[in-house]
Amino acid sequence: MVARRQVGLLVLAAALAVAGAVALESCAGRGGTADVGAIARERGLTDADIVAAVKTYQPTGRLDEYLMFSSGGHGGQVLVIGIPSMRLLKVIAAFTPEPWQGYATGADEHREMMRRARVAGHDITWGDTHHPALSETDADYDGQFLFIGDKANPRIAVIDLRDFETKQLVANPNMGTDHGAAFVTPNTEYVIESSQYAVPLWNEYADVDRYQQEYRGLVTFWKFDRQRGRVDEAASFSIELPPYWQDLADAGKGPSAGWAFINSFNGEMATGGIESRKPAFEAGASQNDMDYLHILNWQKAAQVAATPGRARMQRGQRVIPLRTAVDEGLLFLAPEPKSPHGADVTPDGRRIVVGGKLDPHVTVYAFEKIKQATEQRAFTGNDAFGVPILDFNAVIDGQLEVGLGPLHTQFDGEGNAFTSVFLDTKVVKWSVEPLQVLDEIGVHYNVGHIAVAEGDTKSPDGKYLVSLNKWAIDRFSPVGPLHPQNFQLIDLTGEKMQLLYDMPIGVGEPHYAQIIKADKLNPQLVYPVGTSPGTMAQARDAVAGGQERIERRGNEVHVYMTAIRSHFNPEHIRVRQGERVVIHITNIEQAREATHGFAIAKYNINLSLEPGESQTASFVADQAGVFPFYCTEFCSALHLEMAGYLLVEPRG
Ligand code: K7E
Ligand code: CUA
Repeated sequence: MVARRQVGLLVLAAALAVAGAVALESCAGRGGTADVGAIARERGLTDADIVAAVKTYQPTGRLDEYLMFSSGGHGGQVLVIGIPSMRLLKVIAAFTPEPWQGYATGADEHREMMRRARVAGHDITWGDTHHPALSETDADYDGQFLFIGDKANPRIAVIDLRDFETKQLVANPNMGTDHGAAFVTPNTEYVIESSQYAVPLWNEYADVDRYQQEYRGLVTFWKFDRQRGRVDEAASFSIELPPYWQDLADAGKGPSAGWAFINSFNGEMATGGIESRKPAFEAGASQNDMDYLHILNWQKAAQVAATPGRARMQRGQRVIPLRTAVDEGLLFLAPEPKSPHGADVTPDGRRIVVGGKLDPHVTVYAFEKIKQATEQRAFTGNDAFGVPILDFNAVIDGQLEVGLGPLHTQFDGEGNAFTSVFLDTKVVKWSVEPLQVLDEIGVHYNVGHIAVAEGDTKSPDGKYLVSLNKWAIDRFSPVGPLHPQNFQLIDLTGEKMQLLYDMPIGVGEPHYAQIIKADKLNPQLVYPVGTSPGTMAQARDAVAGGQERIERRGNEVHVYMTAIRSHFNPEHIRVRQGERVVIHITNIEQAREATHGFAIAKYNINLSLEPGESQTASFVADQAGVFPFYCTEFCSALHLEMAGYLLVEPRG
């Protein structure tokens, strides 16, 4: 306490020195003062508050040290937040249309991307994002790509960090929902997606009465083509899993590279209750003391999948059947207590930490012991599907009691782990070797994931931890029955964890986030003129200044248009009712931030054209009339004049 007070006083002294120790009397006279101590007293701030403020405040123009990529939950987007300032820098549209960035609100490219990601014949216009994963090179974030899973539908989005835009949505044809997504292997060879709620795999339909026979879990290894910046669906493969409800996943690294670990709950294979008079899921899926950690050799599985006759094609995807996975030694189970949630591999790749929601311990598995047991075939038996089960006591390093409801674990670079504890609403710091609790801090309120700076790499920075809490309850001014979520920034540099900042999240419920050193990112600030962001290459229909024109081809009217401050060229588009209008529009600016929008009234179209960008929007002019189009970005003093008319002549 004394130490903290002294720090506070030191900071105060420093702040006063910066302010030149001049209490601006003229200011003070009008109600303002530059006397930091007086302001703090007036506002009732403690020394700790002042320290927290000084540790997070970024003067205007100063950039953040880290960027956090956070899931936007069932808002379907990705949030980009600066650390330590906790300023929201960007919302990256992923699964949900986002008009202000022209995402899926008119561009043909997005329409095609969304069309390919249709699920079960439905257009899906939202997503439930859970786990973002930065691309890795040698188990370290490389700042090139970001992947995120959509639990609901189940899909993966691929975001290119050259322009922070979504380039691909990949739908999984063989899952009901996912949850262990997205996680990457140490060189981003594969993006991992594992299922949550089991569904029939080999047949389209089977009643829940046939749960054990027909329902299955699944893990998909999406092959990532780094050169193209796309998932290669044809080169990807899946492994059939037992119908436990698979949960969080992580990829091994270092000594455990080539392996993946997936939690599960509902080892009971409960099928639900209420009208069936069987126990409801919450009870039925919580009866056993142990569930199963799935241990997968993906490196070997990739070879098996490539061997003719080993995988079966199911709905266009190569699936290794469970039987084959067992025979080839691709899949093992280790018991884990009890309804686990997080599975997290330590930075050195030697251990896997599992938090059991209904068990007050974290369980630490030793990969060396797992490997030995699989090689010596030291199994205690098989599950109902023939999958070998390892001896719990033979493969763990130990267990540590951390509190009620441990969920997710992160690491720093000094051998410490941090676990979120849901029911106790706290974060516990502990050392991996020896297993020992070091510190804990209360959070507000329901903590889910936590994220540490560079926390999933082989060399985490530590330094900052963000606690991603659900339901802020009383931390912010009430805004109706639905509370914002609360991101709490916690300082890890001292012996005791210290709360620095509360950030309300007024959109979807965040799940996981990753924090990367800002200087690893190097986004471009303008596109070369005529670039299609989809391919990052010259658009086929890009228009150079002076090449603007309107061409008629049968029933189609092609408009080759440019945008530059502060006009479109052409400003009049004349078509006949029923004609197809294809507008190819290029922002020919090369100045940073010279973005133009392109909205057409009553046709549900809004594009965002960043400097140099070229896009195409096509539609049938089915409504006769006069439709203004205009720029939706306030791009210049004469921005309101950046407009034109679409004239649709009635059919005669
Ligand atoms: Cu714990 Cu989907 Cu990772 Cu939510 S999950 S918190
Ligand atoms: Cu261009 Cu406003």
